[in-house]
Amino acid sequence: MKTFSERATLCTNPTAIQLLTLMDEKKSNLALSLDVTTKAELLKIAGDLGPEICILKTHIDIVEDFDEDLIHQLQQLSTQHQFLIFEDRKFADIGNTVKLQYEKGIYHISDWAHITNAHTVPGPGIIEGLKQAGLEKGRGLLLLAEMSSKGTLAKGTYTQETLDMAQAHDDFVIGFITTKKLLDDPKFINLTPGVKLKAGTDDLGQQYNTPEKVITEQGSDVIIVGRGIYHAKDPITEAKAYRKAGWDAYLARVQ
Ligand code: BMP
Repeated sequence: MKTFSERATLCTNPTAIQLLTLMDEKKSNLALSLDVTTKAELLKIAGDLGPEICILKTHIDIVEDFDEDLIHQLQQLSTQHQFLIFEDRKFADIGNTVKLQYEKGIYHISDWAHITNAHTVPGPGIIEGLKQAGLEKGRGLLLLAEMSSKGTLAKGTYTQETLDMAQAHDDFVIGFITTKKLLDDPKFINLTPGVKLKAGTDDLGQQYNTPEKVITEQGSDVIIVGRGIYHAKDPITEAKAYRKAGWDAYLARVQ
């Protein structure tokens, strides 16, 4: 089993190389999903937990007082603490439209998000549209091959065709949102949401597995954790616990 930094040598996409390298350097495969709705909370928690994480995942359109200074400060934290920014935009339209959504509007996502993601329901044109805007900026795209939620339609041939689309665009597609490793190609990075230290569900269809199950047993690479951390009484201590659980599970797999 190859380590993250060994896998980095197989990639051409600069964001994939950066992520795989920094995970090994920082000894963290924890992505923080920071779904808070004010600029102050977002910056405070990102600053406090930055040292523990490899990725900060945002839903920028839920921030009520969004402004350009928020992006500027997130970029500073990303450099200071060495994490990448992943805007969980889940693009889902035709190529021409997603290209505009990625580059234009209020958020200009392609200017600051190292990573974004897309559903494959429109077909490969969605990847081509995003790639026209993102590749020259060195950005990376994740495809939603599976989802963590109950009753998801992302399964079977949909998932298989998503893997095929990724392989056809492996200069820009750097991996998957998935519950498990699906493809035997070490270039692709697998990120799994729906992770808590205790398995369970929420009341809106989210399903949680533990870091050990996801990383050691199911072969994923990165745990994406949201409420498990930022709803904890002491998010810093909790983030350290998730970081250790995720990293130990990775070591158990590669050793
Ligand atoms: P939480 O750990 O609080 O349940 O948050 C999970 C995060 O991951 C949310 O931001 C959600 O949008 C995202 N997510 C998910 O839960 N399941 C998926 O299949 C894909 C996601 O992006």
